[in-house]
Amino acid sequence: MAEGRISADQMREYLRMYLVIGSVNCQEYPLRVLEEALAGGVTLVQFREKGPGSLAGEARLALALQMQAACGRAGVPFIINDDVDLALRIGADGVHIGQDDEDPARVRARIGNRLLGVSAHTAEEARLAASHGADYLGIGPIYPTVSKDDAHAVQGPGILRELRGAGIDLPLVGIGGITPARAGEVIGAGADGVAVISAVTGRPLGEIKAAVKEIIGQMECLK
Ligand code: 3NM
Repeated sequence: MAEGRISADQMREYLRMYLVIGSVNCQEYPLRVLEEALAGGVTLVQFREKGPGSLAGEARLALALQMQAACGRAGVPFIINDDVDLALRIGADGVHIGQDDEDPARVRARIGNRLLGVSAHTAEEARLAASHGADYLGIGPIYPTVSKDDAHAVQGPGILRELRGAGIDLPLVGIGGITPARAGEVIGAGADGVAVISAVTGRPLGEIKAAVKEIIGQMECLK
């Protein structure tokens, strides 16, 4: 592949309305949840099949492939949480890793120019991730979340201002407890986009597209 790493500007556009999704987050039919969300205008999708009741083995692979195909039809990049082997096996567009996962420099070496997102909680973690080849940083939890058992302490939107003030200019996405009503505050504090699980996947089928549009609408009010 002759193409190089993604530009920061393109990365910022992808981060705008970032959906994190796994079967345990959805009340039913995860693929339909995803398809509705894509129709609402999601700009990046992370497959995060984790936690009690999550799929394993062939079922996990099959769902990843179906979701990848749906994203392909919508022209939206599809990345994998914390599983470089799966990402490489299916030719995903990238990987997102936490601080306790594989080392970012090693992941970068394995995935070439694919997207690499890293969760960071402090300016030091942010700088280190940037120097190890992260294309963007996930910052959270901004607000209390019910979707991640081992989440760090709630940081508040101030963490985004703090990181920007410390000179971190990498694309940033806020995550954790973000609702339509809070999306504007997250962007106002310095994030390029919002990453959500429950504000979208927790809604019943038929309301998901509108939920995505509502979040996008709240961010556009700021322009
Ligand atoms: N990572 P919801 S918070 C996957 O702080 C994840 O890094 C977080 O789900 C972090 O939008 C989180 O339902 C869960 O709060 C986000």
